[in-house]
Amino acid sequence: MLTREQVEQFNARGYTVCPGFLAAEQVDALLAETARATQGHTLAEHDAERMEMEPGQSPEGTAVRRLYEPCSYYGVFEQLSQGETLLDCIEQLFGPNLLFHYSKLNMKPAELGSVVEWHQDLSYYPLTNTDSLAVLFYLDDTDAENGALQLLPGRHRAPLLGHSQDGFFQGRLMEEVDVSEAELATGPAGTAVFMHGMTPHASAPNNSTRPRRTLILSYRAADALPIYCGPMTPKNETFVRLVRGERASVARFDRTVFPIPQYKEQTASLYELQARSKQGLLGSQ
Ligand SMILES: O=C(O)CCC(=O)C(=O)O
Repeated sequence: MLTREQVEQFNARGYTVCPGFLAAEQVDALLAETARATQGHTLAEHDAERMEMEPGQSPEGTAVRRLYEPCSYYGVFEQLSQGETLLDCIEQLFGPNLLFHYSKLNMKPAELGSVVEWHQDLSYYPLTNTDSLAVLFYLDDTDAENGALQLLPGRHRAPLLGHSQDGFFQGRLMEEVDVSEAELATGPAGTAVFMHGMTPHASAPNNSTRPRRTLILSYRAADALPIYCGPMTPKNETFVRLVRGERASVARFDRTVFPIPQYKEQTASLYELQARSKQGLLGSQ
């Protein structure tokens, strides 16, 4: 369970950090399965349905950028996503009826790991209400050097910040924000960060000699239903499942308006979208 202080922190600041959430044996089991899942894949030849590779390496390079949907494809991850301990914590934040939304494992390999630009998760997939979160599990000791998560506290109740330009979704903050207020979520392997879906966050490239593998599981209240924004909406809903309580019989709304992401093109992931945006490829021309 989360402590009362952690629940208050999440509600007031939009995130809370829980060191020691996973035992060392759990972390080892997740890393062993990750090694099995990624073994033998190279930039030139890999299963693009299951993973994305770091672009800045030779064709024979084996550095994986992201493993897609581990909690739907691999048993040990699936068990974690349905575990009572974790769901009890999320119930403390969003009540008894909960959907699993998606998962991913950001590998941020040593010396290659990509930047994640500032963004708010709900900019990608608007829901009828904002009771949505990500739990980020650090699978390595994580600090400023290997690209720990940075967060802007206390912004999750405010209107969504701008993520579009020329009418097209850029997948990153396009509005000026004072990132000097950012806080760094550091912690040893096994730390969990509970982060609200409206909390702006980012992480630096990994220029260190240590990996920063982070498993990310997203959940939401069962009455937070997707707002249809085009073909990305069903794609984003592919792995949704009820993990606790009952399905909703009504959709609950907590905002009168919410920005809709107009995708210029389909992209494989946040990394690709943000990189194309930085290159100026997602404008009106
Ligand atoms: O890996 C990170 O540092 C942040 C990940 C993230 O924000 C995302 O994948 O949406």
